[in-house]
Amino acid sequence: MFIDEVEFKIKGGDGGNGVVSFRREKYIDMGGPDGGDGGDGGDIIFKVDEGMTTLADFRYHNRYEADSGKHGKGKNQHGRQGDDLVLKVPPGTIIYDQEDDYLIADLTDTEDEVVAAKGGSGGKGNARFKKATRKAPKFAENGAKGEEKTVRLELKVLADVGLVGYPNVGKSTLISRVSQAKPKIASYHFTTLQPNLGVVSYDQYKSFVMADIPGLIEGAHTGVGLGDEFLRHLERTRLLVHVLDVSGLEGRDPLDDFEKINYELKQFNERLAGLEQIIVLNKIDLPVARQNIDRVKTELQERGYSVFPISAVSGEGVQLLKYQIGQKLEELPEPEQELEKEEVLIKPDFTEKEQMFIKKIGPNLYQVKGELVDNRLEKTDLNNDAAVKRLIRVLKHEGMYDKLRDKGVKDHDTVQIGPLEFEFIN
Ligand SMILES: Nc1nc2c(ncn2[C@@H]2O[C@H](COP(=O)(O)OP(=O)(O)OP(=O)(O)O)[C@@H](O)[C@H]2O)c(=O)[nH]1
Ligand SMILES: [Mg+2]
Repeated sequence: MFIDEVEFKIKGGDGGNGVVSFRREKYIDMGGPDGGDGGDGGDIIFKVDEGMTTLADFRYHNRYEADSGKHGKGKNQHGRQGDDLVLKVPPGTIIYDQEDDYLIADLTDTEDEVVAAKGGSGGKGNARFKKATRKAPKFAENGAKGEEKTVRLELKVLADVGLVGYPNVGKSTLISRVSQAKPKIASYHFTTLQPNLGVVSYDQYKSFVMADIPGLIEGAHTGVGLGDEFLRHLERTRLLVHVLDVSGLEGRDPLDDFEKINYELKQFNERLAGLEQIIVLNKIDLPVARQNIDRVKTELQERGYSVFPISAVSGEGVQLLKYQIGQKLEELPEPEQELEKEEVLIKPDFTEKEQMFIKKIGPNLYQVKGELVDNRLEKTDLNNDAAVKRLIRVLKHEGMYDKLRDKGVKDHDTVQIGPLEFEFIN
């Protein structure tokens, strides 16, 4: 079970201003006040949409504002009200006020809706302020500002399909192609550090939820790479999409990858290993892929798998794949609905450019720096030994030791990574 979580600002529309105006007619110098009122600003409303299954649509907006009311005009013309902004959310969405930390609404039923930020009321025009003793009011009210707050939305999501495969084979690229998900994509290993969810529409009104998790490598079940703990999030899925880089560009054979990942799945647990798999041969746009496609496809088909050669980058084959996954899911039994004890929080991955470099800052003293390193550090609980060990492991896998050696580091030299220090032993 995943917890999809998003946070953003909302603001009701501002009320329009009332206006100061006086009637002007032929032969009448100054008529009575006729300034109209401003219109009310629109509200921000959250409303349940049964067709939605994740909060992915909200991931990449950080602010929503409803329409403002129009200002009043002369001749007692009132400004138009601002339209409400209705934000659709899946059933089961819980909305919190993030700053004041209270529950705004728990939208479970199909008809549920809530006004989460009210629009400001329109200001009164000067016509409203006329009295026996004040025939010509020269003032009007301004509209009130719309209510503004930061909200946090939470939703528990069950994924139907899980993407598995080596790092860098194109899992995140694939999910970004078939859904609104915008995970970080880069040409190094372990780009994905936390799961991404995407809703994939495959037929007019049909969709499924896909989960992209960090890559696995040989030995993942003993903790190599990022380990295999992420697999636990796929335990409730009904189907695995096993992604292979058929170009073999990184010097591994796709069939070898296939065996190794399946071995890791088995070590994790039999249930996961027993899930049906659809095989994706990715990166067929690369000319070197040609030497492998037929061989790998035939071999896997002979073993009874459905195999889909695609290019997640060019989009070739992706449409058919989507459709076939959808079809397969329709055949498979519905998931069990019991609640998971362990849940994982989904937040967008970073998308900035990253790198790693080594700086020699003294005799026998080196610093590992760069955006990639900062990013990894930020996500590591430095008070937790296991987390620190994992950080070192990940950085090592990303070439930290090679870079250190290139810079001339020797055994027993000191290496600093942010606030961490360790003794280099080759
Ligand atoms: N030529 C080509 N490159 C691809 C294709 N799909 C992905 N890539 C590239 O492969 C690299 C890795 O892609 P990702 O989607 O980040 O791979 P991943 O499997 O999610 O990797 P991890 O998150 O590290 O496990 C990126 O540079 C992508 O642009 C493809 O179909 N063709
Ligand atoms: Mg990825």
